[in-house]
Amino acid sequence: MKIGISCHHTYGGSGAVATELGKALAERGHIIHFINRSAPFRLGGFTKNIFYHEVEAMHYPVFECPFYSLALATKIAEVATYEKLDVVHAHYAIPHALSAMLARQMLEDSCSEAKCFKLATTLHGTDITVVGADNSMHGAVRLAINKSDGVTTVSEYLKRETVRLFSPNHEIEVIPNFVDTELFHRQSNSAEIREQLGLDGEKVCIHISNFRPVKRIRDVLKTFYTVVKKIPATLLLVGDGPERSEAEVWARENGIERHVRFLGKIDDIVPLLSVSDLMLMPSSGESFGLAALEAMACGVPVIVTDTGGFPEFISNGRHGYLVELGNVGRMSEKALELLTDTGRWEAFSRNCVEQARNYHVSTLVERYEAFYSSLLEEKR
Ligand code: GMT
Repeated sequence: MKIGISCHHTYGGSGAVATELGKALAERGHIIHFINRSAPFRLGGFTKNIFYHEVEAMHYPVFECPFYSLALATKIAEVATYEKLDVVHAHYAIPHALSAMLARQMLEDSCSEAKCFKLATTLHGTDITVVGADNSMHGAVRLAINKSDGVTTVSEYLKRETVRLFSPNHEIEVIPNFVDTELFHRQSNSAEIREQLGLDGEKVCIHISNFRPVKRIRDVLKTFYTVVKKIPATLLLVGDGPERSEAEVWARENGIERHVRFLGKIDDIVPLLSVSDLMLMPSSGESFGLAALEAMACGVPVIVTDTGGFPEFISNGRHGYLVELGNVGRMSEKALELLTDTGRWEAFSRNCVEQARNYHVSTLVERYEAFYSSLLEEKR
């Protein structure tokens, strides 16, 4: 198949999923065209069967800001025509699904319904729960969903939220997120990595996110505060975003700055996960929580909130702990329990690796292939 993919290129789960999916599809012989504002952060160098088209929005003094969504629609229409795309897969409703829908309208005159690309949309999370829930965007997101030929969500939770908020006019398929366990596994050179990071024998907690309010960085720090008061430990904070400065101030004001490493945006997180003992992800609502699955693949147990999509792939007392939102006391208690009980940690770590294999990219990429085929079937 010839598949166009449009996604957010910035650090974040939806861009990671879209890019890894494109790479996996390309490996299976499909021709993939990424149509984006910038190359997605996990794309890497040249890969067979993958092409990248950059969208440049016109800067014109009359416009207060460039109309990226329109430029994207125009580019999708152009690529779809020249490359004869079968499917355009939009990741995140806004603007990708909406722009792809517009691209199809642009092509209405030149291609018959039978020839035009099918629009597949994957909803990832805040496109529904935050952006879509906002009155200013609700109608646009609903249109994007209803005008797609097929819609998937990354969890049952997100499907329920989508149905609740939008009552879509067609079925939604759940295709959960995935991980490439050949890439995401615990590296054996942990001593070397620990040395590079200046770690001694202490326990290592990790949090990876885009530091937005939904991630509740303050809960990460508060949980870690109790941990480090009891046992030697370091907290690795990976990523960047609006809440980072405040988090740095909090760590200093509470005297734990020596134990907290703000590492910023890092592309290859496997070495960091390979020296980690515990991931903390106390989000207020995660449609899936890809970072937790990637941590599990590297044998890192997780402490997460019992909200959103987490309970769909994380079992309490098996892969880590599911704790009620905001209960930092319980999170610290469970973190200490796990970090100080080697036998339990090892069992959890093994369970995590095993569970991650159930979400292997090869299985889920087949689900996407079947999904595209079903859309293409419809037009025959
Ligand atoms: O919706 C977002 O916050 C953006 C998106 C992203 O690009 O990081 O994250 C969502 O998509 C990921 C991939 O499907 C999921 O793993 C995240 O749970 C989800 N984020 C939220 O629901 C907050």
